[in-house]
Amino acid sequence: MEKKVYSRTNGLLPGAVSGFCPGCMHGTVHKLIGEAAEELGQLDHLVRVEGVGCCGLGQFYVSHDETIAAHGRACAVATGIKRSSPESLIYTYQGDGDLAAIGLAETMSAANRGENFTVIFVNNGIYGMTGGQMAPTTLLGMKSTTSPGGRVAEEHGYPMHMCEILDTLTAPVYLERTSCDTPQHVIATRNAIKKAFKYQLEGKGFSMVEIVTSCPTNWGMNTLDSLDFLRDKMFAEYPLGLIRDNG
Ligand SMILES: Cc1ncc(C[n+]2csc(CCOP(=O)(O)OP(=O)(O)O)c2C)c(N)n1
Repeated sequence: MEKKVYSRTNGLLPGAVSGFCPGCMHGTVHKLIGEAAEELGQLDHLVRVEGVGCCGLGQFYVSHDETIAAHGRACAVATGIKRSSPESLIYTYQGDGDLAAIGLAETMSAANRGENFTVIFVNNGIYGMTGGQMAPTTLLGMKSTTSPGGRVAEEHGYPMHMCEILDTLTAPVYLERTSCDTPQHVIATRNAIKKAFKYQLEGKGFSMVEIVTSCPTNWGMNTLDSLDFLRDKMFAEYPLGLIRDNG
């Protein structure tokens, strides 16, 4: 007898084909969000607030309710939606430019208030959609279109560690950093998203899953080299693992 072992999540539109670049991990993360919400039986309540950038392209692939916030303002918009519609399962989906640069104040304030929603933070170390400008998370020495000689601490400051920064606040309930470069890390990411959603359903407050990913197009690398860079350089600056679990 045939046994079904896998099916596409209903959290994605049927037949939608991802337009993300080869080697980009946004598509995988979208799938995992759908799977986590589906496993919790919450797809009907799932609402996405997406940032501006490649992170905003998910609007073409997800089957649940969603809105796009002005650049950086996703946590403010999510606050309004969650407070007015507490039965919804809300997540923001943001890149590092969106969350850690233009949206830093909104991120910090929502986390500090312990707003009861989930942040999915895709950290690829660069502004993706606009062509590879330096982000707060760009590594020292890393070339970008606005730091063509490589990021220099004296001129551009140091890489910002958003999980650790939010860990200085009292309110956040759950902070974890994961990736999607191996099957094990993909499973860890799905489990982290599911845990964050579960805590939200239990009313426990603010959570963030930071997913450290590659951007071969704007890193100027092929997909295999970008995986080496991710593991050797990005994970060294942004160690994967649990930062806080107060659930
Ligand atoms: C107020 C405002 N400023 C600037 C822009 C231009 N802009 C669009 S996407 C983007 C960068 C997005 O980078 P990131 O948040 O890292 O997301 P990614 O594309 O890497 O997913 C910028 C600066 C904008 N849309 N709105």
